[in-house]
Amino acid sequence: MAIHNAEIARIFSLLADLLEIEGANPFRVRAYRNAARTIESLPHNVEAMVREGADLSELPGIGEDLAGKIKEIVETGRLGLLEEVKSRIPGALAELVAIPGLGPKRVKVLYDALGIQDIEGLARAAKAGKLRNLPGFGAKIEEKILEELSRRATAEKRMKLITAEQFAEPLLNYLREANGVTRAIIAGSYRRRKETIGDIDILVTCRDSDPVMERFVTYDEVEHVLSKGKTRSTIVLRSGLQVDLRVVAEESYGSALQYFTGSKAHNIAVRHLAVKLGLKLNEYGVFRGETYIAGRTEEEVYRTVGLPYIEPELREDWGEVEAAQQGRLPHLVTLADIRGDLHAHTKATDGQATIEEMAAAAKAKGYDYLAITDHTKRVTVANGMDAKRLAQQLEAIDRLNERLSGMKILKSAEVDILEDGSLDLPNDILKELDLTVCSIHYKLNLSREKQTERVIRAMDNPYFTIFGHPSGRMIEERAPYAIDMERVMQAALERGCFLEVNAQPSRLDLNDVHCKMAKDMGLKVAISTDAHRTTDLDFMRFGVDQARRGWLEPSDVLNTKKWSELKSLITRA
Ligand code: DGT
Ligand code: CA
Ligand code: CA
Ligand code: ZN
Repeated sequence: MAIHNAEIARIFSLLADLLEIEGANPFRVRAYRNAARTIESLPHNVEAMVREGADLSELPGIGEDLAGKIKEIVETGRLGLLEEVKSRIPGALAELVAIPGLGPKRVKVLYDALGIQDIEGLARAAKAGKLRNLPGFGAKIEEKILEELSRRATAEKRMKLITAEQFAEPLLNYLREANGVTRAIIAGSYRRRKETIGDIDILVTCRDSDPVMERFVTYDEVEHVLSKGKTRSTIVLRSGLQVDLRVVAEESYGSALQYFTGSKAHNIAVRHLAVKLGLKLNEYGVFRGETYIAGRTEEEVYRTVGLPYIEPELREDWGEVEAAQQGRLPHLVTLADIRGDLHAHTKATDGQATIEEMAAAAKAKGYDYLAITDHTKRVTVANGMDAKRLAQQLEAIDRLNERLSGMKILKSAEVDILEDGSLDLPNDILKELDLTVCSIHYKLNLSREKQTERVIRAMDNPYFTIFGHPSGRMIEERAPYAIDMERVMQAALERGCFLEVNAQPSRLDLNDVHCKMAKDMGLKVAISTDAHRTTDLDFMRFGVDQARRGWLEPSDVLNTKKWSELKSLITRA
C-alpha cells in the first residue's frame, strides 16, 4: 500500500503532540515536529526514496534515528513508537490537540483537571463555562473553542491544495496506466489552483471505459466506492478525499475539460454567450441545433463562442469573460518569471539550514538573489535576533557574497511590527539592510481600526519595505486578523511600501481576492516562500498559482525584476 508524505508527516506530528502531552523532553518533541514539517514540504516522495535505497539522513533535519522511523513507516504502514505512546495515553486526546486554541499543553490541563478525553467531553465542559478558570485558559479561549466546535458541526471539509496534490497525482498516474487510456487530467478547483479543494475531478478519454473504471474502484487507497458506472464513478480515499472520475469521447475532451474545470459561475457566463450566438454548450460539445460543431479542445470551445483561451486560474467569473471579449486578459506571471526569493529563514532563528545552504539551494534554482530574513528579538520562541546578532549576520553575508558568483544574498530581516506600530529594531541597524519584511506575530486580536493603524504607523518608518503575510490567516486553521486591507494597500502605495504573497501552502497570504485588489490599485507584491529549510524554496509555485488567480502579471511582481531594477523600485524617496 502506498504511503504518502502527508501521512508520514501526520504520524510524526501526532507523535510530537502526544509526547508533549506526556511531558517528554522538549528537544525530542521539537525534532519530531520539525521532521513532520520537513516531510510535508518535500518535493519528492519519501516512499520512493526508501525503495530506491536513498540515504534519508541527508534530508534537512532528519538524522539516523528519524531515517529509521521513516523506513519503518514506509515498510510497515505504522510506527511502533506511536502505537506505544498511544497505548499510554487515554481516549481521543490526540483529536483534541488538533483543535485551534488547544494544543498539547492545554489538552494536558484539560485531562489532568477535568478528566476530559474527547470532543464530547470538551463541548460539555465549554458549554458549562468550566474552561475559563483553568490555568492557561480564560474566557476568550473558552469562547474560541465554542466557536470552533460549532464551526466544525457545520463546516464543509476542504483539503489544502498541497495535500490534495499528494493524493491526486499518484492516482492520476495510476489511471494513466489503465488499458486504452489516451488522456487523463485533473479538472475542477484543483486545475484552477484554488487554495483548498472540495473534491478531485478526473477526466479521462479512452477506447473502452471498462478497464479504467475497474482500475479506479480497485485502487488500493479506496475507503469506499460511492458509485460505479460506464461514464462516471466516485470513490472516497482513506485520506477522506473524494474523487470523481468521468470518461468522455475524444471529440468531447475540450468541452468536458472546460465544463468540469469550472467554476460553475464561469461556466454559466460562457454558456450565456453561446446562447446569444444561438448555440448550445455542454460537457459534450458546442452544438448548433442537434449538430456538433466543436469540443475537441478548450481553445476550440472558447473560439466558437467568440473568446480567446482563458487560463483556468482566471475562471471565477471575476470579470474574465468581459476582459476576454475586450482583448484585455492579463498575461499571467509564471514560475519561470521569478528571479529570486525575498523571505527566507536560517538556523540563526527558526530555520533549519545555514545561510550557505540556503544560498546554494537558491542558486540551484537559477535565482539571481535570495533575501535572508531571520526573525527579530520580539519573537523569542524563534530565538529572534537583536541588533548585535543581526550585525554579525550581515558581516557573514558580506563575506559569503564575496565568494558567490552569479547570485547575491540580500541583507534583510523579518522585523516584528510592535503593538504601537514601531519596528522591533532601531533604524541605525535597519538602514544597513537591502530591504525589510515587516510582519505581525503577536497581538493579533486588536480591533480592526487599531490593527490597521498599527501597520500604517509602521509603514511610516522609512525602512519598512514589504508587509509580510499581511492577513495572518492560516488556511483552515486560523482566521485572518481584523484589518482594513484596502487602507493598508493605499498607505503602502503612498509610502513606497509593498505587500507579500506568502507562498507557504498553509498561508497563501495575500489570498487571490487581495492579489486582485492590489493589482487594481497599482500596488506591486513580492511572492516569497518564507522558507525555513532548503526544500521550502519549492513553495514558490503555490505563491505563483495564487498570484495568477489574482490576475497578476510579471510587471506586478517585485521578484520578477533583476536586482538592480528591484533595488531602485524599493528605495524609498
Ligand atoms: P470544489 O470541488 O468544491 O473544490 O470545487 P469545484 O469547482 O471542483 O466543483 P465541483 O467538484 O462541484 O464541480 C466541478 C466542476 O463541474 C465545477 O467547477 C463546474 C462544473 N459543474 C458542476 N456542477 C455544475 C452545474 O450545475 N452547472 C455548471 N455549469 N457547471 C457545473
Ligand atoms: Ca472538485
Ligand atoms: Ca466533483
Ligand atoms: Zn513570518
